[in-house]
Amino acid sequence: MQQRYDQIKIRDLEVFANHGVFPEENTLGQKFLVSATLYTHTRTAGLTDDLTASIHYGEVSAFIDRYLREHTFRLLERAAEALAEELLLNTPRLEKLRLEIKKPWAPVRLPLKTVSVEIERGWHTAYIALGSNMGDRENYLNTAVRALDEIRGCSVRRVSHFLETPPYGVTDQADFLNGCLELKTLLPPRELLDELHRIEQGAGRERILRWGPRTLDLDIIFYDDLVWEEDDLCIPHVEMHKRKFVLEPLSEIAPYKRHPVYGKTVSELNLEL
Ligand code: A4P
Ligand code: MG
Repeated sequence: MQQRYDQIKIRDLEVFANHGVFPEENTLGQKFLVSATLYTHTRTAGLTDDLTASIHYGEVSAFIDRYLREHTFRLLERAAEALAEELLLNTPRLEKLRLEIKKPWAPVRLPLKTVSVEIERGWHTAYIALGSNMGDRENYLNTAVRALDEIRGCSVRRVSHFLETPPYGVTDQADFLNGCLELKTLLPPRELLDELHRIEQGAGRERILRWGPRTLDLDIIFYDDLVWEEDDLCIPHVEMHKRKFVLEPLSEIAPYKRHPVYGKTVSELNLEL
């Protein structure tokens, strides 16, 4: 069973700001109403009565007010996206956020109570497999770990040891150095994949032969408990349960992580192989 989050709610915080598609809106300004549900764990604060163990809703309200007044966006979508990201990056213990921005005076020349945009954003946990069998393999892997950690909204939590493995699939090539890492990320799966491809390209990766030699290969193994199947992106990685070079390092950092389709833990899958 997954532990459920507790919620701290801010409802209809009034902010006078300048967001809108019309130039008049950007100069005259208007009223916005912001509601936020902050998903966190309040148990410790609930037992100790200690504010530092929770999220200070006064500080979050002040942050929202300041951020929306100091920036100008055309779209409510953009205002909500940018504000949600800032809140998640800057608020310790905030795991997930539901944010609604209402515009009661939207200039549509029709009577309406409010228009609004509501989004839900949060931190996710992804496991990434790293591999290299050309050039300075260790340097390629270490550079990839650093590059992932430097992406805005990504932070590398754990890195396995790197281990030397014989080539799988196309066996007529040099040995690999393989590892796995745990990533905390705000990026949705496809944006994460784009970042992996960018880092692979930065390492001079050329796609000549499937399963062929490479300076750097980065694969998404798990993304939370997501099951996703499209032509160019499958999560969990379709071959991971057959690969010692993935399961061995992964069982070092996530032995009890359960495969969302096969229902077995990483360490069970590793032992069975
Ligand atoms: N793709 C789909 N799902 C994913 C995912 N979960 N994560 C797509 C990452 N990419 C995913 O990959 C082809 C396409 O798969 C990507 O463009 C992406 O859209 P690629 O990296 O261009 O080509 P590839 O790596 O040659 O093919 P593939 O099937 O990804 O190979 P693998 O699975 O990466 O295997 N032996 C050892 N010992 N160690 C290794 O690391 N690696 C491989 C390559 C073969 N043998 C090995 C090792
Ligand atoms: Mg690959």
